Amino acid sequence: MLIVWVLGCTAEAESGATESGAVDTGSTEGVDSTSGTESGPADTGSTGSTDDSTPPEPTRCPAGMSPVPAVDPAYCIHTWEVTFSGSMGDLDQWREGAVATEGVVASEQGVLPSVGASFSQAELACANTRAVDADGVDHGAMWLATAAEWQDAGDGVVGAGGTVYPWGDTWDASMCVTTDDDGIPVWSGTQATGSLETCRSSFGVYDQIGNVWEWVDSGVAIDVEAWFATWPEFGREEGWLTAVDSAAAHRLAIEVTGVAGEVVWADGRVRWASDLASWGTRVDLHGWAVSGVGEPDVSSLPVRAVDSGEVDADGRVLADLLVLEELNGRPYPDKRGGAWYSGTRPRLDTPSYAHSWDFNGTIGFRCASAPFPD
Ligand SMILES: [Ca+2]
Repeated sequence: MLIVWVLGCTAEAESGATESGAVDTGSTEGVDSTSGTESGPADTGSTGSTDDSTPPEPTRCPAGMSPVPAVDPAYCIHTWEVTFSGSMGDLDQWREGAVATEGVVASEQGVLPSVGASFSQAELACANTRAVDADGVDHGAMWLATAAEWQDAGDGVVGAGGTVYPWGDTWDASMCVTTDDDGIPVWSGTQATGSLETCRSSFGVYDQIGNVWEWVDSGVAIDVEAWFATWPEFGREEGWLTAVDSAAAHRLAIEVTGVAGEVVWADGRVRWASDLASWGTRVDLHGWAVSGVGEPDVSSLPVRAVDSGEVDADGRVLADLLVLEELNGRPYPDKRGGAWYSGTRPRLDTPSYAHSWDFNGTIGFRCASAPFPD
């Protein structure tokens, strides 16, 4: 009886998504009782075998995760954008003395994914979540999926190669919960996980393109010394970012999401004149020092813009820039895949480094795990 029930549930969830685009129950009971047994074995191994004479192999992945590749997996990854529960603590989990994230994650079809976790909270929430098998044996902690793991789960090939989108190489705005071809929203909001069967990779992973953006670990470590080696015209004085002269200062840009500003030279120091009116209060802001005008990338310097208490002639807050050397070795945050409201024709292989590690917008994530022993 137990086996029949499990297989029936699997078939119900999948057939509901296929037919309606939204997870629904109740209308497929008759289908379940006849088709569940047949489709079950192929589902549990996640691929391949449809030979009824072959018994299903025990899954190598925790509940809510898909094996990548499907046979002899190198890793497991959450099948759907996750939901998290529990206290998530401070947005900046890397800051000394931060209130720690105690939240854990789950992944299931037919629920609204969680958003609003910062990159560093997402890292901790994954690390707090254990890979437990069907017998209750704990096989260790999960981790935030790396860019390589995330991309391979979507493109269908472990390592180099694979498709541009989960469904193939040609953009089609109807496949996932995305904007239209020109980046204009067409959905009214975030959709339940797995609501479009077409938005599924060959490894069985849903919604990597569209619905909500997803944090991934870029796999590239922040290296403060390398930044200063590349830009010798800048230095540090008691931790504050300095420059040899005013001309050097103006080669920098400071990128903090949602805050406009410009780098200025004042009192022999690099400062950031920012318009904080929209924030309502003066706070220490995390961001990146970018060499030249441009977007943050994996060679940007992590800084904290600290209100100096001074205001320039235009009424802008003058912030000093604290170099965050303690972030050495931490990964650059990367977000992928676009969302229902933004991203124009998002590809699996296109990173975005725009946000700092403590930014919490409408971004979700998924975790990875080692497969259970064979
Ligand atoms: Ca997504």
